[in-house]
Order: sequence, then structure tokens, then C-alpha cells
Amino acid sequence: MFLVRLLPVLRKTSVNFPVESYTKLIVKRKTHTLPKALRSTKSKSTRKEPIYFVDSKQVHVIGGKGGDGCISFLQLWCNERAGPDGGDGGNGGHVIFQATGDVSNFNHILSLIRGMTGENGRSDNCHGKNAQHTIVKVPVGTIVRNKEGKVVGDLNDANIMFVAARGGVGGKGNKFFATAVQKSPKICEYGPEGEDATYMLELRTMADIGFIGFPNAGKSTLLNAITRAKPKVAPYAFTTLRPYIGMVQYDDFTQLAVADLPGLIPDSHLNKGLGIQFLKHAERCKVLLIVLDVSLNEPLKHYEQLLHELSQFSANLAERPKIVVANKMDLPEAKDNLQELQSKLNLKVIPISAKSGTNLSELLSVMREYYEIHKNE
Ligand SMILES: Nc1nc2c(ncn2[C@@H]2O[C@H](COP(=O)(O)OP(=O)(O)OP(=O)(O)O)[C@@H](O)[C@H]2O)c(=O)[nH]1
Ligand SMILES: [Mg+2]
Repeated sequence: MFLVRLLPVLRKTSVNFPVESYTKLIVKRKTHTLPKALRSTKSKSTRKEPIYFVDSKQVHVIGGKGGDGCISFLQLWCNERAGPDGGDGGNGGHVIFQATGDVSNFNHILSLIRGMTGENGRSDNCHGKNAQHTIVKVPVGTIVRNKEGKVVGDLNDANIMFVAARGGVGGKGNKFFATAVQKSPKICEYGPEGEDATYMLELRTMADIGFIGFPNAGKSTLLNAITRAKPKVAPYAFTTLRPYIGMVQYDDFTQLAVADLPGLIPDSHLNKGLGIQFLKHAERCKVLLIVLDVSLNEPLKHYEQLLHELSQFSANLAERPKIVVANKMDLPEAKDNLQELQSKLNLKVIPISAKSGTNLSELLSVMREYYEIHKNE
């Protein structure tokens, strides 16, 4: 009886399910803005030796030497002078750079790479074996420059190869030199050395977002806070001497590469401090995240100085999309400085404290927003 009474109610509710709530649901899904950054479930690695990210490397490549030809004469039991039978040497191996997604930087590449030597020729017309090519894996997006700085190779797709140094061709054995006039030549060729060249390998893009700031601004502390990377943090300038890369994970499985770059100082573009190399690292990031220490007075001046350094190095670099972060908000003097910065700068400033982890979730969602806008540039 109770069920009979309930049925029309159930039917009614199912029939009269408000259509607007469907649309509302759909609209809600569509406007669901950005995926959330995930906190890593893995602990930081216990490795003591840091792994540096090498985004440019000078390499000296030498092709393999060709195998030598052979001088030999055949002797048979009924024919003591059966003619020359010295075989040719095998070819030396090339040194080839091959783009692959298996590696992300040039950390594994040696400064001197030699190709393999071809085998020497032997008697009985035995030719030496050709050497195998030495294939050096480089990340997709590698630019190869020659000694003069001219771009000679652009490995922008997986499996594209660049022959860096060709191996020497194998020397001829004495059989090759036999003619109607000279039937027993006592000459052969040595296998020549391979090509010898020096190249500069550079990565087109090193990270999606690069941290720029003066020394001690808290760049490494921020990378430590948002990724599993563990760059050294210390209260003195130039703690970070090489770039560190960390990955930020989002709940839609996207990973964002962020780079902690060494600090800039006034006149960095004139190679002062630790040199313009660091500005070159910044050039390989799609978005710049400017970290300002707002516990110090006049943060706007610091921002302008940083922009001046970037623009003096390259106009293109100064025009990169920028996220401005005011760090060290946990310190008492920071509030006034932040207000002053926000009133004078017509860009959005994100106040954070990398040390205590304040407001990092807002920063992570802004980083993702910028990444979505600029990822294909
Ligand atoms: N109070 C406070 N201190 C911070 C904060 N972030 C960084 N620090 C301190 O600032 C000092 C420098 O931090 P680093 O992360 O090494 O600075 P950096 O920008 O990487 O410096 P360089 O590597 O020299 O360019 C350290 O003593 C940190 O503990 C913060 O949010 N609040
Ligand atoms: Mg640092």
C-alpha cells in the first residue's frame, strides 16, 4: 500500500526533473577552469650528488679512422707468384647526433666523442669490416652550431639525424693497384683519419617557466616548495650556479617544466657577475616568472633593473610573458613594500611565501594559465 502511494511520487520526481539543473550542470563542467596542481606523493630523492640540467654543451667530434689496406702476395704450391691479394681496409664510423624523446638534456654527452675505427684489410683479399656509427642521443629541439656560431642543424623532430663527423674511408690494399704494367705492386693506402669538428649543442626550449630574480630572492626555495627538485638553499648570493629543473604535476596528467636559474645582478648583460650564460638560459624558457624579494625596500626598482638586464641582452627576451611574484610575505616589512609595488606596477603581482608555502596554489594555477596561453609559441 505504501509502495503504491510512493510510486506516483517517484514517477513525478523523475518526470519533473528540472531541465535547468541539467544545463546548469553542463555549464558548470564547461566553465570548470583549470586543472589543479597535484602535490607529489613521492618523497624527494635521497641522492646526494645533484643532477644538473645541461642546456648547452660544446662537443669535439672526431670521425673514426679508416682501416689500412694490406700488402700481401698469394703463394700456391704450384704457383709461387699467384699475384697480389691484399684487401682494403674498412670504413671508419661516423659520429651522428640523433634527436630522441628518451633524453631531456646534454648531461650524458662527453666533451670529446670519437667514432670507431674501421678494420684493417688482410691477405687473401679479405676486406676489413666497416666500423659501426656512433649515435649520440640528443633531445628533440636541439640546435647545432658550428665554431663560428652558425646554425648548421636543427633537430626539431624525433629520429632526425645530423652527421657531425664522417669517418675516414678504408685504405686500398695492393690488389687494387695491380695493373697490366705493374703486376706486383708493393703499395697500399693507409686509412685516413675521420673528420674533426667542434659544435655547440643548444636546447631550443629548456623549460616552460623560468625563474628570474636577484640572488637571495628565494627562487630555489620556491622550486623546492612546488616540485621534487632539491636545489641548494642558503642565505648568500649565487648559491645556484647551474639551472635546476623541476616538474609540476596537474590533475589532468599535464606536467609543467620549471627552471630555477642562477641569479642576475645589475650589468649581467655586460658579462658581469657569473656572465651572460644565465640570460641565455632564460632565453630558452617560454614564460618568465620574476621573483622579487619584497622584504627589501623598493621592489619596483628591483623589477625595473631586472627588466633592464633582460632588454639589454635581447629585446625579444624582455617581451616574453611574465608572471610577477612577491616573495617573503611572511616577513613583517613585506606588506608595505607589496602595497607600494602593486600601486605602481600595472601588472598583477602574486604575493607568496616560498618558505612557509603561503598562496602557492594561486601561483600554480596562474602558471598553468600562462602555460596554456603560450605553450605553442
Ligand atoms: N622568510 C623567508 N625567507 C625566505 C623565503 N624564501 C626564501 N627565503 C630565504 O632566502 C634565502 C635565499 O633563498 P634561496 O632560495 O637560496 O635564494 P635564490 O634566489 O635561489 O638565491 P641564488 O641561488 O643565490 O640566486 C634563504 O635563506 C631562504 O631561506 C620566504 O618566503 N620567506
Ligand atoms: Mg638559488
